[in-house]
Amino acid sequence: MLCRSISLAMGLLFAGQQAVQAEIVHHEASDSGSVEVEELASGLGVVWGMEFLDDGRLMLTEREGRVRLLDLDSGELTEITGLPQIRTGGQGGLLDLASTPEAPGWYYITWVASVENRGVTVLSRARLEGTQLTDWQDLLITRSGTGTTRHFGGRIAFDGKGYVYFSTGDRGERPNGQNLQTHAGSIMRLMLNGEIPSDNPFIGKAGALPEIWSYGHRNPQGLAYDAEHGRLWENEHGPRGGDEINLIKSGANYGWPTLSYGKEYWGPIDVGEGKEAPGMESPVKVYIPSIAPGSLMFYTGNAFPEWRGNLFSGALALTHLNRVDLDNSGEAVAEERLLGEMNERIRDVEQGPDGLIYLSTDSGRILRLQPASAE
Ligand SMILES: [Ca+2]
Repeated sequence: MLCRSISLAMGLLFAGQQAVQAEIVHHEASDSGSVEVEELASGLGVVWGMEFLDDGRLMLTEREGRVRLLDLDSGELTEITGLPQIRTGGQGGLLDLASTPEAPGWYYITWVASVENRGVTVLSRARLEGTQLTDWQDLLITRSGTGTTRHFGGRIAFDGKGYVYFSTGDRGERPNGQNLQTHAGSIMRLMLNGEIPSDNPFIGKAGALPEIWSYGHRNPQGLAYDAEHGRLWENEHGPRGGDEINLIKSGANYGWPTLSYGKEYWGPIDVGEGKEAPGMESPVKVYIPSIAPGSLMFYTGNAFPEWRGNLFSGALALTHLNRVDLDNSGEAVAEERLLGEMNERIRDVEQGPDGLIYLSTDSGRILRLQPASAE
């Protein structure tokens, strides 16, 4: 029930030297009032990650292997140097970017490196000096190489308690999901300096890697922490149907590929042995058909008070902004699909310091959502 009306062009934004009119589009949402969408930049690559600097500029990672700063007032883009040799291609390349007030000045970055000529997901961190990344540290070069260019995972989240989490997909080889001797198909938990926390669930267990926090994941590309309830949320791509939102618990098994709500791409055949099983976690929400989530954000801002405590994800295949309303116990009680009429593959979703919602699209645009002005 979305309808659209393009309204007045308000003001000018400058993208490089070229002046472009900022087109404000009103989107009326079915049960949440309406939002305005403003384009802040265009012509970028696939912006996989975004993070706000203290000075208000937005740092962007492009999967093609580039970091840039976007001045939100002028639209000016500045290239950042100092990246390592990134393995691009397929779903790989430069991935997420995140920071935490617990480690001031550090930017956490996921990317794909070549190890023995195979792509592996890496978590690194670096500082920003001027327009250069410095003090580069690889915190974990995962053991996850396969011959495919699929399912790198790569999202980063912090819990505000001294830990960083990041995801790796099954790397296109299903048995990796249940194999604790590979990081593929898992979510890892590290100290902010990369050390392994002494209370990680698989510490000292034979045949398991100590960085693993949870496993049985297919391709988690969304990770978000709810500090109020102390909940780590994840979403992941199912095979054909069966995308999931999961509540992540220490040491838990999320089932892939033994369990799935999806079907094989090649026919109407269920993937796995079933949908639920004892000893394996069931998703909080399943999407059939798949929306293909590219991100996950837990909203806490003031700009959209009705959306506080909701999960947002960008949908790639079904091209919309997905909003899920959670109740206090963490159950998904409602879902809304916003911005579908834009027909954009929405990749990253971030909450700005202003409480507004920022999106990237695979068409290379950065968009900002704000409440529609009263008329
Ligand atoms: Ca699962």
